[in-house]
Amino acid sequence: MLHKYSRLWVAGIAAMAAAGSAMAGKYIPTTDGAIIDPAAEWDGLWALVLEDITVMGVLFAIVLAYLILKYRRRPGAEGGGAVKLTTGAAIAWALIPAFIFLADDLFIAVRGWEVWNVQRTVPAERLEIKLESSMYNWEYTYPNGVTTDNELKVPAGKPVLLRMTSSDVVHTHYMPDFRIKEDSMPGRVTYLWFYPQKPGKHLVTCNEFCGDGHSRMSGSVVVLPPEEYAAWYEREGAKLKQAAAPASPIPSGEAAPAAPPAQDKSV
Ligand SMILES: [Cu+2]
Repeated sequence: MLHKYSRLWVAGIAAMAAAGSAMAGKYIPTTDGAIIDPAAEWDGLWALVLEDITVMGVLFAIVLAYLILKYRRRPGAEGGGAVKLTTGAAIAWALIPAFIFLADDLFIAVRGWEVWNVQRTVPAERLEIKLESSMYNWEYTYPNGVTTDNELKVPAGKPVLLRMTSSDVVHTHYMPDFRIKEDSMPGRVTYLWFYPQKPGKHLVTCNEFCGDGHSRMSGSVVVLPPEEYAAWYEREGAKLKQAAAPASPIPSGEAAPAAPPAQDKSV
């Protein structure tokens, strides 16, 4: 029996795949170098899912209401009876709604896959910051060596990549406003990126139960205007350099100690 309809199944699945990918193709992000914000993409996908289930729900409710009315109990026909359907009609009633649902699911899945790829593909032009998480602290290290605890400062208008690890247990760096979270774990480097575009302050919180202080493990992302960020970055970098400088610098006029002779590398 099944083999008789196998061609129908194959045709249905092919049509569903074609419809799903053709519809999803419309949403493929442009690759003209513009940075795509994954947060906006996720919001778009969420809106699409809501629209989608609304249309589907209304459509099926209409069919259901029609059938309920049409086959309601009437005087003289109290017992009811099975409606006679031809084999073709019975199959069509089973398969057409199933294909509509599956094509729609496939469309949403393809769209989700596209957004996922946007989220995992980091723009080349970015700011890289290291993150080491520990119970119950987030420590960020900037390219010039400056570190901050529980406050991630970033400039507006530039994608930020976090390279993350953990010194103890698994934590999850969750930034709800940027629609992103990713685990940080000991012995492994994971990453996430986000695209802060406007100055402002946003929550960072741990999203993996990591111990009894888990609920206190929160901080913030502070997005600064680019000039303000640059000034902070320079100032903190200079402070760090100063702190690292030797306590008693060589007075001017006095010869610096001679460098040790270069080693003979030929042996
Ligand atoms: Cu944690």
